[in-house]
Amino acid sequence: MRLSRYFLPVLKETPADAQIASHRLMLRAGMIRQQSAGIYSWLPLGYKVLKKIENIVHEEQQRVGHIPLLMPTLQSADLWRESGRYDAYGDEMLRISDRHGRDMLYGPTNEEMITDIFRAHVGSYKDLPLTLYHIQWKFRDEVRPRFGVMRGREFLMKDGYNFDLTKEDAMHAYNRHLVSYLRTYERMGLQAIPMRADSGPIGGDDTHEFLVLADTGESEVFYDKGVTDIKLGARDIDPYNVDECRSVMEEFTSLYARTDETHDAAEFAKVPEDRQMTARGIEVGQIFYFGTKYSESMGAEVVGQDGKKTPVHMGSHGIGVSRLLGALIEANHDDKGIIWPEGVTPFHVGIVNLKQGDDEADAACEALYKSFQALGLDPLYDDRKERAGGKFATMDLIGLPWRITVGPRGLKNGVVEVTSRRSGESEEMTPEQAVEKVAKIYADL
Ligand code: 5CA
Repeated sequence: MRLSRYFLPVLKETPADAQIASHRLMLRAGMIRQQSAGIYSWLPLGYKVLKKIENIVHEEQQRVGHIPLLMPTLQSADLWRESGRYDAYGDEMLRISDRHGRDMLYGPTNEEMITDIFRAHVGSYKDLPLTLYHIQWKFRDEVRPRFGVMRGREFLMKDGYNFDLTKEDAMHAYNRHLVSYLRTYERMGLQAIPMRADSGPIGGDDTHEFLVLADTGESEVFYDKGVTDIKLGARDIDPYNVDECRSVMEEFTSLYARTDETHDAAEFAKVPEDRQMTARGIEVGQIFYFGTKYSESMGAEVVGQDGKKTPVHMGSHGIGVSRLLGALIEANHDDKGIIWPEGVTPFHVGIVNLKQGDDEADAACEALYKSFQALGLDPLYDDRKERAGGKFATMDLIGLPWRITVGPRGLKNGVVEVTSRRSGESEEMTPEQAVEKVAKIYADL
C-alpha cells in the first residue's frame, strides 16, 4: 500500500476523553472511530489488525479440530425462554421487537442457539465429540462502556461450544481449549495467564479466565510469581491425546492464580511470601464447563451405546477478539506510539522516502516495495511529499515493527537504513540485504 492512496486519518491531538494508552493510540493512529458509546467503526488500519487476530484465532481453533460456522447476531427471545435466561440475563441484553411484534435480541453469547442447532441435527453418540465455533459480533449493554474496544457494547468474540457424551470427555475438551488458547495468545506475542474465575451468567463451576497483566486491566488478580515463568513455546501437543492436554492444564493451573472473584486469602497465604503477587489484568478469554445446564433445559440429547437417550455435556469457550487489540497495545507501546508484534502487525514493513521526487530515491523505494510484494509481504510505502520528521512520527505512531529509510545520501554509498521499532536501533545495509533481513524475520515466525 502507498500511503498517498491509503485512508489513514491520523489525529494530531491526543483525544481528551481517552483514559488509557491503547484507547488513545487507537484513536490517534486512525484505527477506530466511536459511533456511539461503546460502538466503533473499524477504520482500515484497525480493521487490518482485527483480521490478523481473527486469522490467528481461526488457525489455532482448526489446528485442534474445532469446526467453524457462523450464527446470526439477532436471535429469537423464545430460544432464551427455553433455557430461562431471557429474564435472568438482565439489562445487559439488548431486546428488540420486529414489525410483527416478535421479541428478538442482539446476542450477548450463543449457548442457546448452538444447542438448538445441535438438537436439530445430532442424535447419536457416534457423532460426538463435536466442537463448533464462530467469530461474530456480540452486544452487551454494559453500564460503563469504557477504554475503547476494551469494554465495548458491540464487540467481536470467538465463541466455541463443545458437545460430549460424558463429563470426562467434556473435561478433555476444556483442557484442549486451554492448550489452544495458550498457543493463540503466545502467537500474538502475549502472555495470558489462566486463572480460576467465576462463571457469572454463563453458569457452571469449572471456569478459567485468561489474563494479560497490565496496570490498566479491569480485574484485580492474585498469583504465585512462578506462573509467569511457564510458557507453552514450541511444544507439539496432540489435541486428541487426553493425557497430554490434561498435563498442560495441570502444569498451567496448579500454582495459585485467581481473580478477585474467587480469591481466597487463606490459600494465597500458603504461597511463599516472596512469590505472592497482586496485580491488575485484562481478561482476554474464558473457558467454561457447565455440564448439562443447556442440554437438559433445551432437550439436546443423544442416543448412547446402551440405546438410551442422554443429555450431552457441554462447555463454552470465548476469546475477546476485539478486546485483544487493546490488550496488545497496552502490552506493546511507548510514548511515541504502538509497537506491533510481528505476528499481528497491519503491515510487515514501512518504507520511508526521505526525498520524494528525487529520481534515485523514488526508484530505490519502488524497487523495495515491489521486492516485498513479490515475497508475499505487505509493505506500507510513505510516498507523501512530507518532511522526514512527520513521516517518522507517523511510522512510530502506527507501530510497524520494521522501517526502511531511503535517502539520497545513503544511496550514494549504496545503502538504506533498517530500524527496529522496538529497540530503536538502526543498521545500514544494501537494499537487497534489507529485503532479505525483513523477509527472514517473517519467515521464522
Ligand atoms: N459464552 C461464553 C464463552 S463463549 C462467554 O460469553 N464468555 S465471556 O463472557 O467470558 O466472554 C468471552 C470474552 O469476551 C471475555 O473473556 C472478554 O475477553 C470478551 N468480552 C466480554 N465482554 C466484553 C466487552 N464488553 N467488550 C469487549 N470484550 C468483551
